Amino acid sequence: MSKKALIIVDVQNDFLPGGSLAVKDGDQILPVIIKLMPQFDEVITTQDFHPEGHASFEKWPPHCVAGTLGAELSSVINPCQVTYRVKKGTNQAVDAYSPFFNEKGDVETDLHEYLRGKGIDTLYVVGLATDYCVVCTVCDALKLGYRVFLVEDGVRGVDLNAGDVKRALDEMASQGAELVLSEGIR
Ligand code: VGL
Ligand code: ZN
Repeated sequence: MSKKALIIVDVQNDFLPGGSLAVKDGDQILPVIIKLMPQFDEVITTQDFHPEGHASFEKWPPHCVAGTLGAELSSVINPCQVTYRVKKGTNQAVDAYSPFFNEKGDVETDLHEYLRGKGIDTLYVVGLATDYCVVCTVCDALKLGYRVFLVEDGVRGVDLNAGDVKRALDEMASQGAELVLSEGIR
């Protein structure tokens, strides 16, 4: 029997409309997330959680600064339905798009350990942004041996360069992720 978890990637105020690094139409994934959460016994949230003056603010506008409202999860995410929370990008000098490995390849969180401890082998991934944190999370999870379903209507991307989202979806599929729509889940 496979054991599943829903991974909600960086659905934080700063990545939603009105936020400092808003993903276009990012709020369109919220109904999908609200619908999916009760379908899973394990619901994991990740949060980009940077100290002030973080290294990534050379590439991006300041966002998800620890302790600010922008770093908080969207208020539509019912905290009672979240079973585990992970913060990443907390190291001043090193960015972390994925909760499994930072951009240097080091492990900074205990997410993999947590999932293993629970016997979870299958991940359903939703969140922001498709072409940054989502693609990195999915590809790292595949490398770690998880079966990964990417919920296409549960993600939105930045598309800094035209085609980035499409390339991210292709990359995930080519690494072995299964692309599904939320309506087809359980
Ligand atoms: C992200 C840019 C910078 C993301 C995080 O969550 O996709 N993107 N930090
Ligand atoms: Zn960030």
